[in-house]
Amino acid sequence: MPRYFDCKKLNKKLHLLFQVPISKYAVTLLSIIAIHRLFTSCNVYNYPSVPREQLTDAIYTATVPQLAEKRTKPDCPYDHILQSKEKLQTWEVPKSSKDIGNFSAWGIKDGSYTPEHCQPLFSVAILVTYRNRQRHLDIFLPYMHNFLRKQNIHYKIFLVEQLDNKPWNKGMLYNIGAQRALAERFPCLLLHDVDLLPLAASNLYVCMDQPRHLSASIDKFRFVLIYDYLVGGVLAMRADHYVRVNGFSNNFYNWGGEDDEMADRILSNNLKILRFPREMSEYSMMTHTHEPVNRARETIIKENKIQGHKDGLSSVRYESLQVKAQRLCTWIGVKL
Ligand code: NGS
Repeated sequence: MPRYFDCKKLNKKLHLLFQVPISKYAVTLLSIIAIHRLFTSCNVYNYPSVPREQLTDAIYTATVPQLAEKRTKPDCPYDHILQSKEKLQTWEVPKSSKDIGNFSAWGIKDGSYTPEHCQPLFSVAILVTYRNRQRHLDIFLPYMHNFLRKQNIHYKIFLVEQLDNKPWNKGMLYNIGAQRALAERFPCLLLHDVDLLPLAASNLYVCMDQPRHLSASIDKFRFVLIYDYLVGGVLAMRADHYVRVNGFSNNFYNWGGEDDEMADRILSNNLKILRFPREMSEYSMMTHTHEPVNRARETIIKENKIQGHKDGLSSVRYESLQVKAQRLCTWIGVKL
């Protein structure tokens, strides 16, 4: 006997459906919207980047004049570094200086290293702003030297430490470090937070033809780029571009905003923010509590935009400055 559609049953089910309180529909709808938003925000997981095979053409080749003058060795190779798939996982990164093992400072003097067997095509000044984070520094310096010595580049780490008890001013410290690096004629400045450790061997520490944001994929943010104009963390800029944008603003005290304001400077000078692909841009962030938040940061960003970024590298002033050549870094102590 054929089975007919049971309308009675259907009516009963529809009736039950309409009995569900309206709030439940609202909750379901909002959840669907939230899940959709989450997925669309994940677009920045695959942010626009320069493809690996085009990187060689997009990187900025320049060294300090002293190196360019004495060219006796063959050029250092870089392709194998850019093509490397070697990468540490977050849990493999040292958590204390004890995890570093037997660190040897071979080849390093004043925080600087030059490859011995080939002619480096890049000179990079790595500026690290610092105050009261000994635990991070004890990991950062040996980790970075181990990482960078494999890259065939000429580099020098400048540690710029704020010595006074005034509120923290990262922008000013970068400008002071930049003055020194420019005096030593470095063509490329790499501005680096002390709590970030690169994970991919292919993350070549060099400038590109345009400003380059390196730390686009940080474990703390589940390896997602939190917004497209973020330049905080690790940023590489050609020295002439840093001068062109007038460096960082000196007006930001405490935490936040100075990097977003730098993005304004970059974009308003018709420069772009470039990035390496995501898998080459992974970093691990060492845990810490940050400085008190600067409540005026949004206002300063707006004001500086109106004033045309006049404050910056050209107007940086400080009370006193000392420089000491240490083995793992050139230390610059400043009272603001
Ligand atoms: C933004 C801040 C940036 C900061 C970024 C990531 O909100 O300065 O968060 O911060 N911008 C403003 O406050 C206007 S992080 O969580 O990495 O410390 O760099």
